[in-house]
Amino acid sequence: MKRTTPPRLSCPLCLAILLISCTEQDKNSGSDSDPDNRPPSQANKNQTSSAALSHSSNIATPSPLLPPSPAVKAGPSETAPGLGQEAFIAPLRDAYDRMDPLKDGWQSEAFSAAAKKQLLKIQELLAQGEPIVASDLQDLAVRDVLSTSLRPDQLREDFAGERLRVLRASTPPPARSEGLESLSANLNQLRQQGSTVEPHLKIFRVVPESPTSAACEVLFDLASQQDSSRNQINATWTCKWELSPGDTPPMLSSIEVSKYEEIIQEGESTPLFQDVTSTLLKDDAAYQEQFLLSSDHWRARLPRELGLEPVANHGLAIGDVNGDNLDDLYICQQGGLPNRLFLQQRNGTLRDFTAESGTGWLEYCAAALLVDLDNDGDRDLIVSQDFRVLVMANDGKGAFTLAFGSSTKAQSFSLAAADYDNDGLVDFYVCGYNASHAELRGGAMGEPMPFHDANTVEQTQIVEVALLK
Ligand SMILES: [Ca+2]
Ligand SMILES: [Ca+2]
Ligand SMILES: [Ca+2]
Repeated sequence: MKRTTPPRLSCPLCLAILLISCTEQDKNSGSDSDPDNRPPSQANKNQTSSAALSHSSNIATPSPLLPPSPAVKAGPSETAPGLGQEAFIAPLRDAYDRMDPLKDGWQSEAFSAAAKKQLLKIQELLAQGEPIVASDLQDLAVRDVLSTSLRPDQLREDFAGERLRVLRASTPPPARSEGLESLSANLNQLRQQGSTVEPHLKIFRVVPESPTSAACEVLFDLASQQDSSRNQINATWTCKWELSPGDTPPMLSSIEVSKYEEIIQEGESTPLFQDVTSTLLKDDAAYQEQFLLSSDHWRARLPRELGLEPVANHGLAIGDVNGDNLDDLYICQQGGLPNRLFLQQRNGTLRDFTAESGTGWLEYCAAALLVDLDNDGDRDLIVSQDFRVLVMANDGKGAFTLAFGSSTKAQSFSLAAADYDNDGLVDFYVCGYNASHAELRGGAMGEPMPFHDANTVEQTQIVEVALLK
């Protein structure tokens, strides 16, 4: 695909476009001559000193953590009969090889996957109706596991409103106690008699320690509901694990709470937020005939070439486009379905204003922003439209005309806007996804690759900066 020259501005919108590219080529640029920048799998092949192997390769992790790539077990040919080549093209092979973090050298990621499996067992135990007993934990934790109270006694009230109270831990974590009995008792503190509970656990940091131990930080939340109250616990746990080689899962050796917050809604059990979409849009034709129908419905009816995506990751924007001080709603839709602009009415319902606005394109659009780019008091519209970015000027009444359009090196996706350089003019930032054909490297398909240990990834490279005035 040939990159076209951006048309000149047809109205005095002043803006800056920062286009990023996340291609593998960018990530790897400059790293070939620097062994320290290679993923561990490559570095380890070429370096044998203990120092070179020390940073993450000594973690003993169970194997296999993930099923082997199907391609590993392929027969004489990886491709279907009749095709000229019997092996996957290099980019597909590359993608397969990156599916298993151990194979790719990211052992901390493999540990994280194994620890997550163990934590999910705790999640299931907390969600069950019965109290947790020590024998429930014998496959999860070592016998002399250390644990703190997971629901601290000393809580200070940080907020009290009409519907909510927020309590937070005010003292250091309580003393640790030893054994599976203590751990089960501490976990049972999180349960409430007569409540339905919904726990979630998520690892957000992994800390390799030694060949036989590793730690992780875990976000924990638990929502519980009774007839007349709701309660949510938000906490951070530090978990330490004993590691063994082979298929043995990591075993919890200590667990302690480092942050703790409890949000209490007393007197009523109704949620603070409720889905009112159908109330606001029930009489709207687009809502009934397009929004309520699934991607599968449209995939069976619209040509793929229109840009219909099964994952349907499309954005929306909110802002007052017609100056009545009521926020309006712009919705990006799949390729083949028109974007929609809805004006908020005084009673809160939404009226379809797409035709009048001139923004009901059928192309694939991933994201939109409503921001005032030219400081004339009305919200202008920026849209990520596949391999283009469109800037639409508002006439103040919600009708838009193209002020600026540019092709992009990658499929344009998420957008953000702010005055980046403090000149009083709002600038915007475009995130790229799949590279355009012109940017593909040796047939690379431009799909995102699984990438592990984000803290070691080189800083995303800004490949183009254009300031247009
Ligand atoms: Ca409005
Ligand atoms: Ca404007
Ligand atoms: Ca600016």
